[in-house]
Amino acid sequence: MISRVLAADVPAHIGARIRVTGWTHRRRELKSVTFLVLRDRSGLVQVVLPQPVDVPEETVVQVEGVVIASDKAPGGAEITEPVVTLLSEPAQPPPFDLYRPNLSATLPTILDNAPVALRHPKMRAGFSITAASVAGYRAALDELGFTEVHTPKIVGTATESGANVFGIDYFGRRAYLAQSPQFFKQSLVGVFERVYEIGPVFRAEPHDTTRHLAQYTSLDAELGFISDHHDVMAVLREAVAGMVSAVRTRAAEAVDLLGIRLPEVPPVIPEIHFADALALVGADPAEPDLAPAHERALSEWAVREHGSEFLFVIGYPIRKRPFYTHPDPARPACSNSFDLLFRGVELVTGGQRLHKYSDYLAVLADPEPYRGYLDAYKHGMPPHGGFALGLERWTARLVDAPNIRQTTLFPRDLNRLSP
Ligand code: AMO
Repeated sequence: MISRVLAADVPAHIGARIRVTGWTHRRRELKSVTFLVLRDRSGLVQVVLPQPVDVPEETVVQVEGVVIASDKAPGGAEITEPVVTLLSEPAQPPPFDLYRPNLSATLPTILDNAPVALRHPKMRAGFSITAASVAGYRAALDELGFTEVHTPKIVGTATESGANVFGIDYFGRRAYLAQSPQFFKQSLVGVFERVYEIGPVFRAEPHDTTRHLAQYTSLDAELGFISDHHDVMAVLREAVAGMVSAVRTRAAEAVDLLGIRLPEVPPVIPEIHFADALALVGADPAEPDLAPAHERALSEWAVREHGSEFLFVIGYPIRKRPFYTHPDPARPACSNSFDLLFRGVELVTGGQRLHKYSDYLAVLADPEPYRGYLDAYKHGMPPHGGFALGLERWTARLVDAPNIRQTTLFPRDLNRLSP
């Protein structure tokens, strides 16, 4: 059998007899000819058939034929004299036309039909951007001497707060789905000094919002031997720059197709203290956190004032941060923590952590549930800190998707457990 040629490579084979395989993206019957547009992972190629054929859209086919140049065909070439073999026939047509430039269906319809909706070139493009981003994150942190780790997602203790955790039955014992690899990544600083993890985390989010999922992908990192949170912020800057650059190089076609404007990552991302941020947006100075509207206003300010689509907010009140957060030694009511805002939303949370055993005993009312975690600190831990970036939020902001579900393959939320 002649070897398979990808659709995008067909124009390089003019005059040759080749074999392509894929899905019929579109079938157009004219009086004397039928055009089949075939779709594979690389793109589209047109096949010209002398007579009508019964090949509905989304049929999986193999086509052997001769490549000729054609101005009117996508890519400037098409396949003639075809022998079409049906590899798999669809049981029913898709609920929307995949060949139209935009998928015209409501979000619930798209999500209900995700396995087929994801085949739309623009849907797929969004997820190639996600894949390129992950590759860029990995490359940037590998370059900085980080070790990739994989930690348990079934855990005995909640990390972020007890409230939004999913409980499960674990051989008759109470267990939880991990809300974050927080405790593990900190412990592993004691082993590798620098670690990162790319994996699922679970949040029992009772709110139906456009930026919260019950399961999302967390890009975590943790590093030892820092002076304070600014060292962590500098690493995060490199990770984000690596992500943008990988999207530019590895997902260039997707960027083009979606018309994406990639952000510039400034050499030093501007920062603002939480107290100043509240004042800037005219919020009550006693507010413990920033509201979504404040985050949007701060992002706009950063663009105006610093020409940056990224902004660090530092120094959040320590009482609103998790117990492992390190206070600001100069202002103990504030923390050495930060959020990174990007295009109006919180994309990353991070900070410096407590690293002394005695400090943990002082902040934990009942250390018992944390016994396994605290072992690391009994045996010497360096000053350290880290961060976590929400992957689906990142892509949503890059592609300007109003709802995080649009950049999640198979979203899990309050109402959705399938597909
Ligand atoms: P935090 O809980 O702020 O911090 O989460 C970090 C980042 O994860 C994303 N995110 C979400 N994305 C989708 N759906 C959700 N329900 C959701 N919740 C959070 C956001 C957020 O900025 N352990 C700390 C991180 C650290 O300090 O290292 C943590 O998990 O983009």
